[in-house]
Amino acid sequence: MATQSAAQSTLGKTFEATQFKPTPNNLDAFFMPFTSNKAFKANPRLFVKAEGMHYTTIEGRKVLDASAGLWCMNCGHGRKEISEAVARQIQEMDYAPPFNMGHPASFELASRVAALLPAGLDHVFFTNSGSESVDTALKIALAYHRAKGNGTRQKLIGRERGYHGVGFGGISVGGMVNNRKWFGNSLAGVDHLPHTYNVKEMAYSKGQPTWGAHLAEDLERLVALHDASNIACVIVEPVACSTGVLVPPQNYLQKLREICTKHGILLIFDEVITGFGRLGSNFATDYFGVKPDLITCAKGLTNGSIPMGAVVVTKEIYDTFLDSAAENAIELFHGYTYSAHPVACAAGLAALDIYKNDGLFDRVKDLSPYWENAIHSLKGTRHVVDLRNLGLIGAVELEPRAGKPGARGQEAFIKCYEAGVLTRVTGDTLAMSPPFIVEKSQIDQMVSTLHEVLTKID
Ligand code: PXG
Repeated sequence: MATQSAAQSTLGKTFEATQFKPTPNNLDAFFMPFTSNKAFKANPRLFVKAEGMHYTTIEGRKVLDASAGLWCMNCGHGRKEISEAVARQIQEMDYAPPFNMGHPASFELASRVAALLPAGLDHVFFTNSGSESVDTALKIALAYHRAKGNGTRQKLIGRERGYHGVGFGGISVGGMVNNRKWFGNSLAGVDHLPHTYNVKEMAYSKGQPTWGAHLAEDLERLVALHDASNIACVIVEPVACSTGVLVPPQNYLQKLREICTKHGILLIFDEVITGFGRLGSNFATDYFGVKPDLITCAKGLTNGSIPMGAVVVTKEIYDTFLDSAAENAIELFHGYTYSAHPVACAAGLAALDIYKNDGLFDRVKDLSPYWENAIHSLKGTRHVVDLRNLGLIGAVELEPRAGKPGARGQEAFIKCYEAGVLTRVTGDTLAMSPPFIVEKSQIDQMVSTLHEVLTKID
């Protein structure tokens, strides 16, 4: 008890980073997401400040952010343009109901997001996260077919090793066993394409692997099995990031698009990570030259500063909803208290201004070759079995320790953090996705830190 009240009184003050001593008592209440609570609370890692490319830890140590937070801080940290826009908005109008009422920034942001996308992908529904965007997109796909008189189209097709957030829709179409096995049967009527990774065929590919386009043809097998008249949509990440950066084989996405079109199946690109410049283009749809029917996004929309997501749909989908509803009736029975929250919209508009004014997507494009070489310079480093990259995304795959999958990856992640570089770990893969303001010297630091750590650990 004594420690708890000491901690509380410390928290009441504006504390110097070094004065605050974390104890089991004051770390206990927070049930942490996707974290070993036990391991973290025994050895906490707390950030207290973020500026540009760096976090500052509670001990006052600087850590280079090689993961853009969790793939979201594309413009870097501490952008005054965003914090000032947020402060202005919350003072001017803190909230407005999005059902039956509106506010100007939501319409402006929707137009600005649509303007970043290819013609025809031009109507934007706002959510508060990537998970909500995914569940929203799946619901729109189902309701769209029903509105068209094709209500039997109810099956949702995802992909093995896909990550689509943590809602019941997202985990159902997703393909990560730990995210699914604890939670019952999830949604019925879901099937999966095979994932696109094959280490024998693809190891050390620079950018897109040349092998694997044929894997898209598995969709024909699912059509033969279920019949197209029962399939609503296919959802994939253009680059599957969370399961270790699986870059799509050349022509794979084109093939998927062709098969979806042939059978009247909606194609959803989950661009929660690839949206807003990560590949050096506005969205992955531009990068790959493949146009889906719906796009989900979040993260970079507000530079991670205020939670917000969005689903972009084609004019055809939007018009179908509007044309099929009775006069003055609600067209889509879906929405959130915080859809198009004014403060999030202000953050979004400010982030889009930064992307444009600072030419950040072009910067990604210009840096990509340097990034690719830097990542692949790790070839031959101890424990490394594969290296993958696209845009400003990189992955270093390690050989797992015998009988202990994930242990080497986790140790490498912690050692990198202790050596001043924040990466992201999934299993035995370390992923990096720095803010777009990253300097070449900082890319060098990321790679040399990884090299040093991998050379030292078992
Ligand atoms: N779809 C995709 C493609 C994602 O990457 C989500 C949906 C869910 O978004 P929210 O905002 O509900 O978390 C994501 C999120 C990681 C990591 O390190 C990736 C995500 C989130 C946290 C960690 O791989 N992606």
